[in-house]
Amino acid sequence: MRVGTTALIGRSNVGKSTFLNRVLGEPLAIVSPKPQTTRDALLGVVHRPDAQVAFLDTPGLHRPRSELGRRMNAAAFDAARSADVVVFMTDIGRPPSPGRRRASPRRRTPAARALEVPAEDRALLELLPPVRTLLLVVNKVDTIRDKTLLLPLFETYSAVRGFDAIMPISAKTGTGTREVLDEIARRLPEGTTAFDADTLTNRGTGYLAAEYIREQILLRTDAEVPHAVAVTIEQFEEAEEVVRIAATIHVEKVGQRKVMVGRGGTQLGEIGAASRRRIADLLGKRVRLDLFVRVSDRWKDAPRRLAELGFEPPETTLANLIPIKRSGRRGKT
Ligand SMILES: Nc1nc2c(ncn2[C@@H]2O[C@H](COP(=O)(O)OP(=O)(O)O)[C@@H](O)[C@H]2O)c(=O)[nH]1
Ligand SMILES: [Mg+2]
Repeated sequence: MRVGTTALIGRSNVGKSTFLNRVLGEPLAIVSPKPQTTRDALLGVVHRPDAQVAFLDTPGLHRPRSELGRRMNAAAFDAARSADVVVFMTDIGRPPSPGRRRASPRRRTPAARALEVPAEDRALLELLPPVRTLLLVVNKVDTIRDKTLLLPLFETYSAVRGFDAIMPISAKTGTGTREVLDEIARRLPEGTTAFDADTLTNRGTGYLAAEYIREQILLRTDAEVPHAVAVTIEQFEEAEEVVRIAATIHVEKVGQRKVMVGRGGTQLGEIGAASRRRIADLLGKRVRLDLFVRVSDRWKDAPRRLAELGFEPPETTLANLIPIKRSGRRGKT
């Protein structure tokens, strides 16, 4: 039996959380097109007959601009240092989005961009401390037709840092993800299982509920609003068939509250309805959800406010992970 930890690190938005959900076979982690969707490390345990892989999905690495940003980077590097395998994930350049930057003369073709190592990746690979096993996983290959472009890209990455393996995938379609899991399993130490067969993650249902609310906000609001948001759970009462949840959405400015609530409360209503469905699916119970929006000025820069809002110092070693079980209704994959 191969047993160990694998840290998923890389820039924001390259698809780390999508990959985790894919290998778990469950939409555990929140995913959105907005950068910095994942704020703290999330454990997801993959169980196979031959291996148990504890994945740590980490916040995207980036140049920190706030206390929250610094904590997010620290969480990712901590995870990498203590992991048996590090997956450095990147993507092959943004898929051309119609209407955006089309007129820009500096706009390159997707093919040309696919050949480049982004400056941020280069910087991060140089900052990354020595790790036991380092895999380069190049995601979103579904967005290029000409796969021969990948080979020179792999070579360019190899010149920046030595990788134990380089693998192309599409976390979205599933192409290559099985091979990555096999490669990881092969490289884990032999051992006895660290988790029960039904352990899915270390996060409690309250944490996940707050995250699923934040996910809907990220998916439904634009501009600066998503990054000004924190969600706290005020009430979480689980009965036999129904769970009653009251949550507060914290924003930084009055204007952001207006956007969040929407005309006649429609926006907030939609956020509530969609996150309620997602939480109900996780818990396998009916959910009654009440949402409130509060203006909490500059919460991102105040360490005490961060602690109050649930951003704890990174907990990324296996020793202090508290496993939670898969809920009964959800089948194993
Ligand atoms: N086309 C394409 N999009 C992807 C793929 N994987 C992830 N995405 C999208 O990329 C965005 C960021 O994904 P996410 O998993 O949140 O990235 P993270 O910040 O690295 O965790 C989301 O809109 C995903 O749907 C992929 O393989 N192909
Ligand atoms: Mg993520």
